Amino acid sequence: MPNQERGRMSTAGKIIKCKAAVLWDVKQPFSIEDVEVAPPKAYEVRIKILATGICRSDDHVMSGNLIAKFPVIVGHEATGIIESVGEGVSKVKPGDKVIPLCLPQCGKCSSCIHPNGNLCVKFLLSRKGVLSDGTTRFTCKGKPVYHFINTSTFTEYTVVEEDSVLKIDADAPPEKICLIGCAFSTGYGAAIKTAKVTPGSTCAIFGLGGVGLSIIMGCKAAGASRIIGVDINSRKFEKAKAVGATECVNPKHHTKPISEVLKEMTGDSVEFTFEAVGQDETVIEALASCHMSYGISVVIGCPPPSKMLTYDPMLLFTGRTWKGCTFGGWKSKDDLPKLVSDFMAKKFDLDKLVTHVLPFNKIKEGFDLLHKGESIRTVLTF
Ligand code: CND
Ligand code: ZN
Ligand code: ZN
Repeated sequence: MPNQERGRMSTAGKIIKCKAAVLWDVKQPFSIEDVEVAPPKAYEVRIKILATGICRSDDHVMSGNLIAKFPVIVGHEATGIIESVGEGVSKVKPGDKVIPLCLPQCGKCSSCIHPNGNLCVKFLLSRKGVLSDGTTRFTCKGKPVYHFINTSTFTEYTVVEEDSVLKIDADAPPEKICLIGCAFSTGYGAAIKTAKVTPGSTCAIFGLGGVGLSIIMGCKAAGASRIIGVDINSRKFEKAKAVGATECVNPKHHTKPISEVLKEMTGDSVEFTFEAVGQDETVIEALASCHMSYGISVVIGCPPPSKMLTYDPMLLFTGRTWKGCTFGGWKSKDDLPKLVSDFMAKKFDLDKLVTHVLPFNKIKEGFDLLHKGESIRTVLTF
């Protein structure tokens, strides 16, 4: 029996003790802890994480902008290897390389059944921080530690449901393909699938992080001729241009609202706008920035909790379309295999999105880079 096979069998069915980055409470730093990861129950799989990206949504949990149950293990953009599987699991087996899916596809709920739906009911259930049976597989210092959006990847091992895992090619590079688990799919899908950007169109993208740059890649692939990046951090412009932005604007360098600036720059012809920041003001500015009659504006940034927006309904009355999407609008299990195979066939590359690769124990450094606005994506490796 090969060593690798024997190693897997030696842990199957047993509790695994490993390192994980635990958030004990809101606004507290990550604490690298020894945690216990229980074996997968029926229709669940246990995954050894190989690489995981740092997304702003993880930071939103830490800052309290995204509600989660504490203590929690966040992280949702990863590549891993199946270590063991629970009873009834048929689609993956130990040794398979996988991407955990923050957006599951149960195949049975109203969103999964409808051709245009993608927000599976299992995603909403995951807000409670537990798996389908109502319990968690993580324990630390004798206390349960909660799951985060069906993934929890800032740990050496995690447990997810079979509906929340996608098998990928064995030779896919873990520290790149993990971005298909969030940033790339979210942004690229917002442009291609949700907005349905058209050839020759003009697009504006608010927020040039990993998600915003992936939107730019989608706009470019769809044949947009002008792609305008908008960010208050001008250091993001070079990266945005490297993936396809034709020009960039810093709202801090203008006294007028950015919607006015964009109108002047384009002769009032921005067809598609995207909000990839997660702030009220930019959501409204992005809406106002698209053409009053035929413009389409897509909300992708994660809005602050329990906040209501005030906007002039005339913005919509004139004909604009206002949309939002999670995970780009893709049905995760149906649509991601094509993104994976296109990546493997080198139809797009993810190199420019990954600005930093750090060992897992430097997770705090990774978040510092995000806070300082220096990184696009930092990928942690194990
Ligand atoms: P990241 O923080 O890397 O990028 C956000 C960018 O916005 C940064 O470059 C900021 O400088 C910029 N910014 C901040 N304020 C402004 C402003 N007023 N005007 C213009 N630009 C500004 O974040 P990310 O790319 O990882 O994620 C972006 C958002 O998308 C964030 O809110 C995240 O939670 C959300 C998201 C949504 C989904 C989904 O499925 N809809 C999936 N993942 C992430
Ligand atoms: Zn479903
Ligand atoms: Zn994310």
